[in-house]
Amino acid sequence: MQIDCGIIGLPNVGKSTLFRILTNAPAKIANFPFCTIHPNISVVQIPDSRIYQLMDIVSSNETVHGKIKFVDIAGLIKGAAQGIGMGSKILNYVRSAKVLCHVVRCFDDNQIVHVFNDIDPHRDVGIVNTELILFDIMQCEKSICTLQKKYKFINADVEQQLFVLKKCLDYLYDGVLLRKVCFSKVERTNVEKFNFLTIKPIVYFANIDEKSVTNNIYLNQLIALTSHDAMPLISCRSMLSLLKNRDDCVTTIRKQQTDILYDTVSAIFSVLNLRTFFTINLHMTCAWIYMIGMTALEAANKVHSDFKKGFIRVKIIKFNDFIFYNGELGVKKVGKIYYSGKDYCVEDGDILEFLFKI
Ligand SMILES: Nc1nc2c(ncn2[C@@H]2O[C@H](COP(=O)(O)OP(=O)(O)OP(=O)(O)O)[C@@H](O)[C@H]2O)c(=O)[nH]1
Ligand SMILES: [Mg+2]
Repeated sequence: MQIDCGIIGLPNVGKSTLFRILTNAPAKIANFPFCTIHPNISVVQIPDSRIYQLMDIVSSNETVHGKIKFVDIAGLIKGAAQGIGMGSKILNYVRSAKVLCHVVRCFDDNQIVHVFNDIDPHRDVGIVNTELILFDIMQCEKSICTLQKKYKFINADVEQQLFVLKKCLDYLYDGVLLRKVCFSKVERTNVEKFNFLTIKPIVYFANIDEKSVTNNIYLNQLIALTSHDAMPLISCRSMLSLLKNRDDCVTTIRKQQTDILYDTVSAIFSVLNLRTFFTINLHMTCAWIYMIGMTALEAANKVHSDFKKGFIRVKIIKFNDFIFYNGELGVKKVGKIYYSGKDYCVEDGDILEFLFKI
């Protein structure tokens, strides 16, 4: 499973700088708004040290890590939903992301242009959110119209869709982001069909000044505003200058870079409710990303559809046991191999083997 993550925010706040730090991929960075027009895209491995610990014991020929795709999208401005500043194109990129990383400027620097001349995270976040809301309103109204035109005789299914769309519209008119709205299970299934922007989970990035991490008024504003959202802090500038001086101490820089990627991925896992299970054999050690609540049968299907078709049961070894007892033989000796049926709820770090008939 690959996670698609869109990096959004106002122009010139450090989105491409963050993209470069996270991916090591080239991206143009410059001190003027709309430096990025076409999105920068890069796929990176999800850092998970457990895969190396497993490799130490299993010595597979190959490792397969989870993957995350970062898309650095052009800056959003007021009027984007109406098409200003390539607005609709940008918002379509936002639509294809599963999760959003919203970069917010929290540093003072007279040399770096801000599109509104002063620093105000509250206003900046509000502007971006308003554009996302306006775009959702347009899509919601359009979908209601289409459904009403298409179905002259409205059946129960269409009625449910119309009901949930009207519910969304009421909240959006009130300026509420859809991810803050409580939906029943049925409503959520219906609402997910429309891939709204404001329902996407979000991770805020406070782009801070490295000197004012502890007493940064902008940061406090942002924390108050986004109290329930994950928020890694990053000083893009200091990281970037480190990256430029690669000769300094490559390992230290790499470590800092990996830490930022790690924090980012952890925040994304948290808002998307993701976890990892493993499969191991002599050929391959694989990390599989899944959503909390997944059953053994669903996990089997993820690995190979034949495993689902002929599913008999699943063999489970807990990651910590595998490491502590130095592999499967050790785990077996202490009786810590478990077997379960198709409804077993997979847990983070499970090492799974599917027993199936052909
Ligand atoms: N002082 C300071 N400057 C920064 C920081 N992060 C980025 N910058 C500078 O801000 C300017 C814009 O950075 P970019 O990464 O290009 O910003 P962006 O959001 O991608 O900009 P657009 O693509 O134009 O929307 C560059 O001159 C960066 O060096 C920071 O943490 N501190
Ligand atoms: Mg950029």
